[in-house]
Amino acid sequence: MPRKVAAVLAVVVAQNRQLSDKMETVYLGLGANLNAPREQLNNAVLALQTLPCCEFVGVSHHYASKPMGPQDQPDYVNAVAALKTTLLPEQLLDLTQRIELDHGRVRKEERWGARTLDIDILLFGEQIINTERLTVPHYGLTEREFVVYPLLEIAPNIKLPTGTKLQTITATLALNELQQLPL
Ligand code: A4P
Ligand code: MG
Repeated sequence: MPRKVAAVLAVVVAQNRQLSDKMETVYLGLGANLNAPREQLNNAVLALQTLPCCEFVGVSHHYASKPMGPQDQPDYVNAVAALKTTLLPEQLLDLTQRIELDHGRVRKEERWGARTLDIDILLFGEQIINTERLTVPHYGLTEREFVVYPLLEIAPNIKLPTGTKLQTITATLALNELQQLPL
């Protein structure tokens, strides 16, 4: 386990927070548009594969996508990864934010600006979470073609916690030049 990730986990445990006794399936949205985006996503997957209390399940193809938000930035590469975990949602967020920082992510004031690596927690089992740090399902999940299509690639029958099948959303969701990239 990388030392920085181990350090974050140690803090989590030191805070006396319990691990859940339930294994949840989690879907993570990965996005990058700076510094060799495909490499950023591949490295993010390697890091996700070493997370404590997690079992890596798989990752979608990479998808080239047009930037949502400011248009004066490079196109993005997006993917969705799945893992199973006994971590609590905010423990997982601590670890994914650590991975973002380890990959040179600098948080800026500008909303939706360019980034080396963004990891969003899209779904955490069937949980609905609204805390200061976490909104799950991710607030943009159903409106973003670069999230919906890679997610459906690895989980074609996935349902939102409301019971809606994600597949039904594609009827009204524009592809917006989304392009699956070869492996
Ligand atoms: N936070 C709340 N809920 C979540 C969640 N489900 N997963 C909080 C992850 N974080 C969550 O995130 C800001 C805060 O959101 C975190 O501290 C966490 O406590 P951030 O990653 O620091 O900031 P951000 O990503 O810049 O903000 P935001 O609004 O989440 O941006 P998005 O929605 O991630 O959008 N265009 C294309 N084509 N592809 C992209 O991937 N991404 C963005 C960023 C813009 N345009 C894009 C893409
Ligand atoms: Mg984010």
